[in-house]
Amino acid sequence: ELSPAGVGIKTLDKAGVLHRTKTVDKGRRLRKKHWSTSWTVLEGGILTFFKDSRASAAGGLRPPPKLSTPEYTVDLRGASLSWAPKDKSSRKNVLELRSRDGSEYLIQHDSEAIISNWHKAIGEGIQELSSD
Ligand code: I3P
Repeated sequence: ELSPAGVGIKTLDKAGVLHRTKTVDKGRRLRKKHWSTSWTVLEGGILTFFKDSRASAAGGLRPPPKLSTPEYTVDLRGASLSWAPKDKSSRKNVLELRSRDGSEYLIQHDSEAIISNWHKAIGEGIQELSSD
C-alpha cells in the first residue's frame, strides 16, 4: 500500500492463533512433524509465526501480553498456497504454504471459517506482491 507521498506503509492484514508446523526447510524435508500453536501475524507481505507460548496456546483470540520472538518469518513474495493434500496430515482444514526459498509449512485450524479467512488473506498477500 502506498501513501500519497509514495512511501510504503506497513499494514497489519491479519493476526490470530493458528496451529502450524514446518515440513521442509529450504528443500530439505524435516524428519519429524512438530505442530505448535502460536500467535501468527500477516503484515506487509510477511507471515510471522511467533514462538509457541503458553499465552498464545491458551489465550484464544488475544495476543500474548508481550510478543515473544518470531520463530519463522515467511516472505510471501513468490510463495504459493494451497489446501494440503490428505496424505500430508490427518488433520482437517490444513493449508500448505511454500516459500520461494523452498521451505514448506502446514497451517491448520479446526474452524473452517477461521482457516478460510487465513486462506483468503495469505492468498491476497501473495497476489499483491506478484503484481509489483
Ligand atoms: C506425529 C504426530 C503428528 C502427525 C504425524 C505423526 O507423531 O502425531 O501430529 O501429523 O503424522 O507422525 P509424533 O508425535 O510421534 O512425531 P498430523 O497431526 O498432521 O497427522 P504423519 O507421520 O502422518 O505426518
